[in-house]
Amino acid sequence: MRTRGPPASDGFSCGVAVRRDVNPRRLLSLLGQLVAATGLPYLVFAALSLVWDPEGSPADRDPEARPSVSVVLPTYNESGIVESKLRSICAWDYPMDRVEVVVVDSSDDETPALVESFFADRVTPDLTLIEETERRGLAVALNEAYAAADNEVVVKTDCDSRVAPDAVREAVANLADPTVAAVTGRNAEVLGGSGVERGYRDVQARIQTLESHLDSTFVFHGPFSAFERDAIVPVDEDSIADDTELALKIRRGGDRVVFDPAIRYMEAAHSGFRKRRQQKDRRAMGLLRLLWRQRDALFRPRYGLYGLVVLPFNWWFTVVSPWLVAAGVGVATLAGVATLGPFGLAVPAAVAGFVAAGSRDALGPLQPLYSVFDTQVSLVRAGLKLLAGEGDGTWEVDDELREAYD
Ligand SMILES: Nc1nc2c(ncn2[C@@H]2O[C@H](COP(=O)(O)OP(=O)(O)OP(=O)(O)O)[C@@H](O)[C@H]2O)c(=O)[nH]1
Ligand SMILES: [Mg+2]
Repeated sequence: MRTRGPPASDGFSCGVAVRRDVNPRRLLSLLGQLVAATGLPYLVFAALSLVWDPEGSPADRDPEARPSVSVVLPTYNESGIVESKLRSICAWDYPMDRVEVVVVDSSDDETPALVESFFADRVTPDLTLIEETERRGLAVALNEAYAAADNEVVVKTDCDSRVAPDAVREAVANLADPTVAAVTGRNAEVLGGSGVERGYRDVQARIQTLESHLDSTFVFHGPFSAFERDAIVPVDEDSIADDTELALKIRRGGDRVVFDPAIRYMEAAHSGFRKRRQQKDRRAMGLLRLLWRQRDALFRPRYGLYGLVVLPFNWWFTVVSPWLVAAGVGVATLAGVATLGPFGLAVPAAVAGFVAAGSRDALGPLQPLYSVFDTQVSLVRAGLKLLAGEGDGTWEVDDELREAYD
């Protein structure tokens, strides 16, 4: 009797079928398409930078503006660095009689006692200390602090960061523009000297300048972000991208939210691959979840070029491109093995070498490329972690990074 369809397979014929399916030419063509799809937005960005290279902030700045300012400082077990942070705030080049410091603390160490004794003999700035009875995450703490802030402008700064003395003056100059309600700044110095972080921050600063001149920028930075108090709205209680979320919500409310490279801050970062994952994976989770939750703003003309260009670009960079990169590495490995046999394993070996050299800041002119790759790695991992249910809004602070502030 004749039967139709493929013959019954044994282990050997199955292996032959798989090898026939893995057609090297098709794999190479797929790889080409993946590389093109991944690289195209970067090329568009590079071309745009070449023909239109805006600089600085797009805001109509008023350098003489001196509104009253509330500095919101969230702290969780920062006893090692909180006093030096407060000293640096008091040394800002801004009239301290126009400033109040709002510390919101969830510590179980002596941080709040140190804050109180720091302010005990000071006339200015004013202190408002909110002591939480239990730790419920940074977003909950910040919502409380923003509600308690009394002044016209609210500056949010992380304890583990240093802000340039003129940063507040630069920030309020931007906020004097009636169309701008939030502004963030530039990581001007990476404490600890991480070249991976430096490379990423430089690429990011170019992107954020372009975005701001188009309309508004997406990412807001924990070490320094400033908001008009009246524009502030609560962030989600489990947020792990609180500054960016607040800026996005303000933009959705109708005001511009911009990046000004004249606002400078310093923050510590690692270069090592494993050490970076702790900080970067969490931040990546925050951005991914935020983009997903706010997806209804995407391609909405009512949000101008923010909805039509800035958010789609950030969706592509944050949500889509990391998986294209991962697929590219996988397909390149398969194509290598299909054409060169075991020698095709040179592809993952080359990737491993790229990571090993990049995480030691040893790639010279290729270092910025590695910095972007490193971010994409975190975004893939973050997507998987979110799917696994991680990201409750609390985390352990990185003690090693805090040593940079001693
Ligand atoms: N009040 C309060 N502050 C918090 C909480 N979690 C973190 N913070 C503070 O929020 C700021 C940012 O926290 P970080 O741990 O530095 O977050 P990050 O900068 O993303 O990560 P690393 O610097 O890598 O640790 C710091 O000033 C912390 O002390 C919290 O649950 N409650
Ligand atoms: Mg930090």
